[in-house]
Amino acid sequence: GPVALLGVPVQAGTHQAGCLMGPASLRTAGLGAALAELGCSLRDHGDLMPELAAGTVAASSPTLRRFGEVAAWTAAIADRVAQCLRDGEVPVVLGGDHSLSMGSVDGVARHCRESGRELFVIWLDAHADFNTPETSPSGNMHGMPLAALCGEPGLEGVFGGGAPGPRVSPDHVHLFGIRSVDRGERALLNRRGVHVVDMRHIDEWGVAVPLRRILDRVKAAGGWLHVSLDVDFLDPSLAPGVGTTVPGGATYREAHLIMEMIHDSGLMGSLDVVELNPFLDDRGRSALILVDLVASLFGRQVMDRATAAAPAF
Ligand code: DIR
Ligand code: MN
Ligand code: MN
Ligand code: MN
Repeated sequence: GPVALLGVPVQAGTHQAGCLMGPASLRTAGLGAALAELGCSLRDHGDLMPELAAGTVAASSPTLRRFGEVAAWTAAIADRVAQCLRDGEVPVVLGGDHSLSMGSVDGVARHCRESGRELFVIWLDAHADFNTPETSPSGNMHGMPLAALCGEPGLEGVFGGGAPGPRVSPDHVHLFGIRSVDRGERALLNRRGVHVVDMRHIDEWGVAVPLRRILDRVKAAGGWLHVSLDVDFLDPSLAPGVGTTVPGGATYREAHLIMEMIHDSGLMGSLDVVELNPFLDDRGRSALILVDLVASLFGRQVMDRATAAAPAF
C-alpha cells in the first residue's frame, strides 16, 4: 500500500532537547524524494501537533519524567497509526524520541487484533528500552516503551483508557544490536523471555544469520512485522545525531544489509525511525544516512538481485 509519513515531534521522553526537530531533518534530508524515486506512492500526513499532547494522566510513580505528556502523545499517535492502517497505508513514523513507539505499536497492535494477525517487533537499538519505574536509572520514558508494550506493571496508564493487557507478547519481541542494558532491566528481559541478539552475537555471527532466523519465524507464523529503528543502533561514528550514543554499533553495511533483507522478506507492515537529534548532528550526516537506510527498507538495491547473484563470467 501507499507509504504514510507521520511526523511525531515528541521529546518529552528524553532529558535532551532537540528530537522535536527530527521529522523536519528527515524531510530536509530528502526522505520523501528517496521514496518517490523508488516508485512508492507517498502520503505525507505532516506532523502531529504538540498541542494535542498537553496531558493530564497521572503517573503511577513520581520518578517517571513527563508521564502525562507521553501518555497524551501515545493516545494521539496510536489513533493516527491505526487510521493509516485502516486506510491500507504503511505507516512510517518519524521521531521524536523512542517513547513514541508506545503509540505506534499500540496502533499496530489494535490493527493486528482486528485482522487476526500475530504481531512481531524487531527493535534495532543500542538499548533494550525495557525499563520500568523500578529499574529505570533515569526516569526517562524513552527507556521504557518495550516494557510498557509488553504489559509491565506501573506503565499501563500510558495507554489511557485503552484495552488492558500487553500490546505485544515479550516472546514476539526481538531486540537486535543492543550493547547497553541496565542491571534490573537485564534481569527482567531474561524473566520475560524477550529475544536478544546483542552486539557480541553479531560480532560472532554477523547480522545475516540471526536476522534470517527472525524473519523465517515471522514468515512461518504469517505474522506482521513492526520495525523500530533507533538512531543509536548505528555506530556513533556514522550517526552522531542522537542523545545517547554508545560505541560499538552497527556498521554502514551491516545496517543496510538488515534493511535489504527485511525488504526482501516482504514482511514489514510498519516502521518507526526515532531518536534523531538534529541539534547534535554533524551537517545532516545522521539524517542522510537514515534516509538511505529507509530507502533500502523500501527496495533500493545496489544491483538487481538476479544479476548480482549470478555474475556472467
Ligand atoms: C537508559 C538509556 N537505558 C535509560 N536509554 C536509552 O535511561 O533507561 N534509550 N537511551 O534509547
Ligand atoms: Mn531506543
Ligand atoms: Mn537507544
Ligand atoms: Mn518494495
